[in-house]
Amino acid sequence: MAVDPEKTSPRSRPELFAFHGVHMTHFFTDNWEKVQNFQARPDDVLIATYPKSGTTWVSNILDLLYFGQSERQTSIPLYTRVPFLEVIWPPMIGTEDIEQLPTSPRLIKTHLPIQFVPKSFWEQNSRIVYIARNAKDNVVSYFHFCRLAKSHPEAGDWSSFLQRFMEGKMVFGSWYDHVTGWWEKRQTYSNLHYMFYEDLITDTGREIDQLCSFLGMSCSAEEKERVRALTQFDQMKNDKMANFSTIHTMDFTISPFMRKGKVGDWKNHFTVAQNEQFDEDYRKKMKNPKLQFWTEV
Ligand code: PPS
Repeated sequence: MAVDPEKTSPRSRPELFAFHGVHMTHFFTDNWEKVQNFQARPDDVLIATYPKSGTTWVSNILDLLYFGQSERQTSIPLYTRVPFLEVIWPPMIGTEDIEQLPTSPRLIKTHLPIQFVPKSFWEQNSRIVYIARNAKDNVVSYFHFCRLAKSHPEAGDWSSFLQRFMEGKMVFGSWYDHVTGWWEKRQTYSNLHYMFYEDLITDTGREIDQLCSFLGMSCSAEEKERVRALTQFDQMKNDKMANFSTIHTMDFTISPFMRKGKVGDWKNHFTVAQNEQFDEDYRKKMKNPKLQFWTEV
């Protein structure tokens, strides 16, 4: 497997730039032609999210559901078991890492907004699991991640970060467009399972059940319970193969990747004024009454 993030070390933070109308950094656009021409397979499972919405959690759940608890889980980092399609950070090159996967089905991670997804996924009718998280917790999680991850532009201070989030000036663009674009696709593409981080928190077992039926898997109750227990926050936080601690470009002295894993932490960050401004702006942007999020559980 080509992935060896131990050797990756960006000297400076990358710049954010507008790319086909979406803010990105070169780590996710330098391999664009290969990403767009990527050949999906009918049995591929794409795990799609706006960053910080529960990608790692669901990747671990699916990996365990498909491949069980084996040496893979204890010896191969999750980011290698579930490669990141659009990333190019040599020697980590998503398209190549996917080609080298020995497993079937292939589990693939992406943060691409709907319009950037390689067309072969639609042509092959591959299964897609999309996880959305409420905007307030999402922006808080993204803020802390940008502080710790040198692969992203500097976070700056909290209030300017929040402002940029509302303007869509984040890597992978606007949260509002991302969750809405994928939601609308779900109306016409039946192999898309749209789920919410908040539901996973409130009833992980029920969400695993729904994932199994969507994926056409017949897992026993014991198996599902084992997967639920193995993917609990504290379990994953202490799992070196799942908590990104093997990637030294993330500075865990600033914040851990597995930070809090809760719904409602935004209340510890938003001031009353910021919350009012955010809500007002949110109402203008989120017009679809069917797409609703819980900001507390
Ligand atoms: S990334 O970098 O976009 O792939 O990040 P992603 O995995 O999507 O999101 C990271 C946030 O998910 C939380 N997380 C979990 N919460 C509950 N249970 C489990 N098992 C779990 N695993 C990851 C993680 O802590 C990040 O959220 P915050 O709010 O920052 O804690």
